[in-house]
Amino acid sequence: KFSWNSYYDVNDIHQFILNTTKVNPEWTELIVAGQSYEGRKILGLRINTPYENGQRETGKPVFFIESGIHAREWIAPATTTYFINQLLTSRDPDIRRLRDQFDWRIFPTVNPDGYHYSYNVDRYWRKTRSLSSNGCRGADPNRNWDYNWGQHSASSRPCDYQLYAGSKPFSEIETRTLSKYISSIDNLLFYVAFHSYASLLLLPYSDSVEHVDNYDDLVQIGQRSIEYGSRVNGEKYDGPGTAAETLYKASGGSMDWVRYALKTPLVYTYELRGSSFHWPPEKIPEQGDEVVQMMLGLADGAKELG
Ligand code: 0X9
Ligand code: ZN
Repeated sequence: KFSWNSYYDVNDIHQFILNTTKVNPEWTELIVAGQSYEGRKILGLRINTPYENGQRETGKPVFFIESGIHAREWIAPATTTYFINQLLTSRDPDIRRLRDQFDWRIFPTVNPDGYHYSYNVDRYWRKTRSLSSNGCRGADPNRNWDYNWGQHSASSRPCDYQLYAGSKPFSEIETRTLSKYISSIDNLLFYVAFHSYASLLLLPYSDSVEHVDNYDDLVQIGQRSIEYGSRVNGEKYDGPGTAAETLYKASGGSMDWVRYALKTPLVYTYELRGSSFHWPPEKIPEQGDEVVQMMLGLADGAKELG
């Protein structure tokens, strides 16, 4: 039985998503964006209010959540399934309001092969699992997107443990598949990525200290998110600020591509909490509640700005 007091392997996470669609047929749809290198599904869940006649409402702004692009950041997928569960079961009027406001597309594990490898073989694995010509495996899927690819904090050596950017932009089937799915979405308003660990809220770009045209709005909405998150246990995230200024310059991340190529208005990366990648599973609910509040803060912040 799936719960939020331990970490699960990717098959169990997929089973949770599948089961969620079975239990909530009027509210949810399974999204199969495609397959990973090793043939696992790139699986997402759509949550949207049903119409009375059984037809789903269209035209709401889309809120996309990308989670688990880095294999070893286990708290991200765990928190994301927690979030799904809260959206669908909570009786809290604020959370119901959050649920009803958006057409949700939520992908808890966008790097399923890497996650599986981290779970079973090498806890600190970060990359995908594709095979390079020289025999080494994997590329950093958050360096592989087709915007200023390979420029900062990116390696061209396939055997590097962390930052290999891939043989070319979108060389990885996982990033290619996900980018194609995201491109197909009309009315995408929010794109949020979950990583760990730093307790940080980051904005585009990661690659340049130049500010995007709605930077002030991004900051204001992000501040609301941080403020709401701190209600849960007083933890205050740093930021919001551009990833380039707040963390380090890094090219080829999903956030930058989504902002630049798709002109998505509101794009954020959260570095969730922790003091290592071994964040105790007993803390999943607390992190989950914090994420619920932080997403509510984004929604309320955006509403206030109109
Ligand atoms: O370096 C990264 O990809 C992220 N940090 S992590 O420690 N989780 O690896 C930061 C992502 C910031 N955004 C981009 N670089 N696009
Ligand atoms: Zn990460």
